[in-house]
Amino acid sequence: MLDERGTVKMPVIGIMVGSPSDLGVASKGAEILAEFGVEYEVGIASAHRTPADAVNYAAGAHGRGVKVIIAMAGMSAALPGVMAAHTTLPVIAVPIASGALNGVDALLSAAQMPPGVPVGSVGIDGAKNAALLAVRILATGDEKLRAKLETWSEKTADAARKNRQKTAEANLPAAPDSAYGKNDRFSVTPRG
Ligand code: AIR
Repeated sequence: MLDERGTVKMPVIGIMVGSPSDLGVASKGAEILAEFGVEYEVGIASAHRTPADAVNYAAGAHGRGVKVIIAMAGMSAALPGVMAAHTTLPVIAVPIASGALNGVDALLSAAQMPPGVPVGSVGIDGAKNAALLAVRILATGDEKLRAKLETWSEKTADAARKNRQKTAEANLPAAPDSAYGKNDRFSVTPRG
C-alpha cells in the first residue's frame, strides 16, 4: 500500500542496498516478498559513502514497524554489520557479486561478524533466499503466512519432481516414483 509520496505505509521488511548497482539483485528478493503479500520498502545507503543515513535508518527501523532488515552490499561490505550494530532487529545480509573478488569479500565481511553483533548471511547474490528467510521469521508469529510458506514449498517441490522425467529423456534407467515415498514435502517415510 503506497501513500501519496509513493512510500510504503507499513513496511515490515526493510531492504537496504549499498548502491543503485545492487538494485537488480534486490528485485529478486522483492519479487518473493510481493508473492507472499509482505509489505516492504527499499532504501539506498552506504556504510562508507553515507554512513549516517545507514545508521539512522537502522536505529529508527523498529520504531517505524520494520521487523526484519535485509542489507545488501558488495565489495568490502560493512552495511549489514553496521546496521546490526544499531538495531536489535534481525539483519540478513546479501553479499553482492561485485569488484575483483566477485562477492567473496562481501560474504566474508557479513559472515565474520564479531561476537555480540549477529548478522545472518545468505549466499552471494542470494536475495531470493534472504526474502524467504525473512518471511520464515515473520511466519513464526503469523499463522496465515506460515500456511502460505507451506503451500509455496509444496509448489516448489512439485516443480522439482517434474524433473524426474528428465532421466528417461536422457535415456537413463529411471528410479520408480514409488521409491521416493509419499509426495509430502514435510514427511519422511521410514526405510522399509
Ligand atoms: N558499497 C557501496 N558503499 C560501500 C560498499 N561496500 C558497495 C555497493 C556495491 C559496490 O560497492 O553495495 O555493491 C559497488 O558500488 P558502485 O556504486 O560503485 O556500483
